[in-house]
Amino acid sequence: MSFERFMERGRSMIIAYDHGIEHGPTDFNDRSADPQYIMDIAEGGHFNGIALQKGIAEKYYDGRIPLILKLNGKTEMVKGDPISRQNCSVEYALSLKAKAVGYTIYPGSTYESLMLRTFGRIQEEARKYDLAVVAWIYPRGEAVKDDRTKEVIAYAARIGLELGADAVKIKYTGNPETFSWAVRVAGKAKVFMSGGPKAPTDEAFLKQVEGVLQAGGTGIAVGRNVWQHSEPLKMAKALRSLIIERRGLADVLEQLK
Ligand code: FBP
Repeated sequence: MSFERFMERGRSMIIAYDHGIEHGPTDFNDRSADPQYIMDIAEGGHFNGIALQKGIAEKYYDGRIPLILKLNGKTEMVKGDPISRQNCSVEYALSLKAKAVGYTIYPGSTYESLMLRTFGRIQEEARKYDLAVVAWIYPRGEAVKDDRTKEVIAYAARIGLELGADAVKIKYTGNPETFSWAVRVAGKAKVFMSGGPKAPTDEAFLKQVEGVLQAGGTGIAVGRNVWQHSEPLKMAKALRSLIIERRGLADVLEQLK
């Protein structure tokens, strides 16, 4: 199966850097504004994949890490129920040497049907080229009162399975007990935690990752908690120890000191 390229010993850690469109440069400092800085972290930190928009991939991607090319994106400037429309084709992703395509769906938005329809089409196109399909699934919009409950996150995970995603990137519910239901209903779709804003401490972030793994999740697909870190390679090493090498959290925290 095409997603195997992103897996290592049954787990995976992916670095995301599409924030320049989703949030704008407000997420960056002088170092992280440079896409080359993130490419070097991805390689030096031995990530299993990197998620980029096409403009960054065209100018900076050098093939060192398997690429997930995002096919849609939106800015934060427009308020109201979100819609993220396709801005890149599956064929173009292939020409940029992507090994997977990524697509964000906002279930609960008034516009969800448009995103579901487009996802259906790109999923079928991706299959023709043996490209894996990763779904960012973030329940959002007027109808979604709380986007982190057990049921809402599990719903997000299941939508990915139903639509034919190889992997789903979802928010963490906050504890392994509730997150394990999302993993359960995702079936054979791999479940990745989306990181969120940088956690106050390394321990707080690694505890979330530990919870995802305890729940049976495959790993993480995160950005800010890595490249906003003062020492990203140190954080990457800790993540590798926890996720891929399956070392205990106490051990990993000791190593981080
Ligand atoms: P983080 O780990 O930095 O949260 O990145 C994960 C991600 O899904 C990015 O790929 C994306 O740019 C961002 O979060 C979108 O975040 P949101 O829509 O929740 O503000």
